[in-house]
Amino acid sequence: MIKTVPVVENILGANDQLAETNRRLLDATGTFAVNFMASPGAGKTAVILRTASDLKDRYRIAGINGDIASTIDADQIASIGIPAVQINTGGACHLDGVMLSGALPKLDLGRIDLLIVENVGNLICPASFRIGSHLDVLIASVPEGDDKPYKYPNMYRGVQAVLLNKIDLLPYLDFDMGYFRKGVEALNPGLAFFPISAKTGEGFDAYIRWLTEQADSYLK
Ligand SMILES: Nc1nc2c(ncn2[C@@H]2O[C@H](COP(=O)(O)OP(=O)(O)O)[C@@H](O)[C@H]2O)c(=O)[nH]1
Ligand SMILES: [Mg+2]
Ligand SMILES: [Zn+2]
Repeated sequence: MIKTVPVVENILGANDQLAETNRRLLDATGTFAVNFMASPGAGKTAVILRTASDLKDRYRIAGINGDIASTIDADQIASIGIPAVQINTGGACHLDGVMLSGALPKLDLGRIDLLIVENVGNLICPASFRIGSHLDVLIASVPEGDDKPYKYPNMYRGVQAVLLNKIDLLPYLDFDMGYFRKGVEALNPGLAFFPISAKTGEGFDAYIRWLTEQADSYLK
């Protein structure tokens, strides 16, 4: 008889428990947490900076940034007056429940309404590791190409919205919007979808309205 060792299931099960603990802590302090996931360079930090600037008079905001190394992203968030914690994963290619549970106590959560988490740049495993966020958002970007929903389906299945960033570059690249949307729709029918440019601000009105609705219905 062959014995199987369910390693992956056990790791994910333990992670889910920690994610649940994180969620309870956030709920106890009334902090709405949004987890932004994307490939490296899709514009997570740029989108977060503009989001935080647009919303900083409405909510008390903090940021948590995940990267393998450096404090470049947290420094940028802090530079606009938002408290930020950098998680250095030291090699791990995603954030998980343990890492977030280590970062949360570094923030004064009782004074934070909106917590914006930037996951590690990766289109594969962040989808498998819940961290306890209330909202999970995928940022795709025009230069990555229109076929990514077909190639990285798991990332598109578990999220509540897709932002398509860098639409200012559409005139210069062959990006078939219909093909991209069809791929997303097949994986996650009816998913909220916002074409945006963090550079020009185009499309931010609709996306920010949606995000505000989500946060307000939680915070009310
Ligand atoms: N043209 C254009 N460039 C962008 C946009 N958003 C981000 N970028 C650029 O893309 C690069 C990566 O952005 P960054 O926010 O660091 O991506 P991250 O690695 O996902 O956090 C930087 O050079 C940004 O200036 C956009 O909407 N349009
Ligand atoms: Mg970044
Ligand atoms: Zn990973």
